[in-house]
Amino acid sequence: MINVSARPSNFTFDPHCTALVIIDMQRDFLEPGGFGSALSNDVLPLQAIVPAVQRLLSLARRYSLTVVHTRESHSPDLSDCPAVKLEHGLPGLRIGDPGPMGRILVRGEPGNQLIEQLTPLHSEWVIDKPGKGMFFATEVHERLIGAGITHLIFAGVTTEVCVQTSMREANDRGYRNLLIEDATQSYFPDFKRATIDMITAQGGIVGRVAQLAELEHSLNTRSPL
Ligand code: TIU
Repeated sequence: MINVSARPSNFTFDPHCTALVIIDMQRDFLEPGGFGSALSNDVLPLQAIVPAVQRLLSLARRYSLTVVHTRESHSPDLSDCPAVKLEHGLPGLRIGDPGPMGRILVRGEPGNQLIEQLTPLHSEWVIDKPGKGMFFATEVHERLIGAGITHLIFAGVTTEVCVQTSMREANDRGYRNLLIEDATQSYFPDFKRATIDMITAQGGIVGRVAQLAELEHSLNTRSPL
């Protein structure tokens, strides 16, 4: 077992029963011209976490954790996109509209690809999700159960939207969650801070939070319980 120093209390996990979940590190959110900038956000601050997520991914690969990459995406006919989501954003810059990286947030388009620095290995899972949460309208819960996964380590974007929603969904399904603070980012620094505060308040209401260095230290020294 691995014991990580975390807030509000330590996170203990067996690497065989743990998955790293990297939420939506796709061009749509990190590069200009995608869904993130269509929603009037400055996307460049999100790129600051790429080196940390790369380190985290390398760590997970070294210790043979299951790795799950998610992408927020919709089918080309948009049949999995509810009207309320289609109406979101400025006209001409909505889901399915053409942009510099292809149709915005549509599966298979260049903008929908995970960023090159985080290219998945063939053995890793890539989950396309039409919602903010990773469990809505996907088969990831059944796959995680099948793989014997009980603990999830989260990273990715954005902290208060898809990451937090996925952590809440995971908590309701009985997973034990850890968020890596320096491997997640928001377009709004205050929202990231508030989300970390929400997660760690009330005894860790939907999980725990640690720095990447704390996870690295625990895995590299394999500190005993
Ligand atoms: N807008 C925003 O902050 N996020 C999203 O729309 N999706 C994700 O968080 N992936």
